[in-house]
Amino acid sequence: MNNKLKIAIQKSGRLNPASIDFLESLGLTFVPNGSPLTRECTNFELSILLVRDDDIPEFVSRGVADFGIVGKNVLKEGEVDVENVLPLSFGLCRLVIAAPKSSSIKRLEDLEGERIATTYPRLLKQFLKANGINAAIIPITGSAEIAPELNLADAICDIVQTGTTLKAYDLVTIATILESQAIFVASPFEKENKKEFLKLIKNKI
Ligand code: PRT
Ligand code: ZN
Repeated sequence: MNNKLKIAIQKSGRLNPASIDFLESLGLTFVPNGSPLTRECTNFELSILLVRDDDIPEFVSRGVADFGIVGKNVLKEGEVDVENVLPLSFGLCRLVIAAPKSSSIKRLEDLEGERIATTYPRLLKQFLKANGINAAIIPITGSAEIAPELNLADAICDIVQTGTTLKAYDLVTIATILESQAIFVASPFEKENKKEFLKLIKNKI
């Protein structure tokens, strides 16, 4: 197992099925039922590690996994040292700032002095700094959309795909921080068979 390449993908959730489809599209086949945390490849020296998406940047940057498939949003929030090999054109979404339709916050400048709830404090902080806005960042771990209704915050910074969730909470987009998609990333460490696997990807694209 030690010489085998490891690729970390999301265990379950939005990116899991498309990540497996992508690997299968390279011609790789996998043992259907392995341990809950790994899947062995039958035609390449490779194992899949099934993990929380938030852990993938750390796993890859430390070389625990040689490769990973993770949303650009999670990757950028983690600020880790990995090589971006390939954007994968799935998991498309945007990280936005949104405020209640009824609020006086209509433009970016209106966020001055307000409270913004988010699970992306680092990306939000960078964006506010770049735009010269002082706002209080309220870090939370999920369901940012409910924060204004609970008076936890005046605005939110969260992922949007179709916009249905924003609409359900009467929230309107004020600014887009990041356009995101799933990215194939590689660890910064050398390993003999890494090149062979990267060739497989490059030949397929
Ligand atoms: O358990 P684990 O930590 O691995 O999973 P997770 O719950 O953190 O992640 P998951 O499965 O929800 O999303 C994985 C990745 O998919 C994200 O990091 C993004 O890169 C990407 N992605 C694409 C999305 C969405 N679309 C998306 N719509 N991630 C989240 N959402 C959520 C969003 O947070 C909001 O609550 O869906 C809601 C908005 O969707 P719309 O369609 O109503 O706009
Ligand atoms: Zn997650």
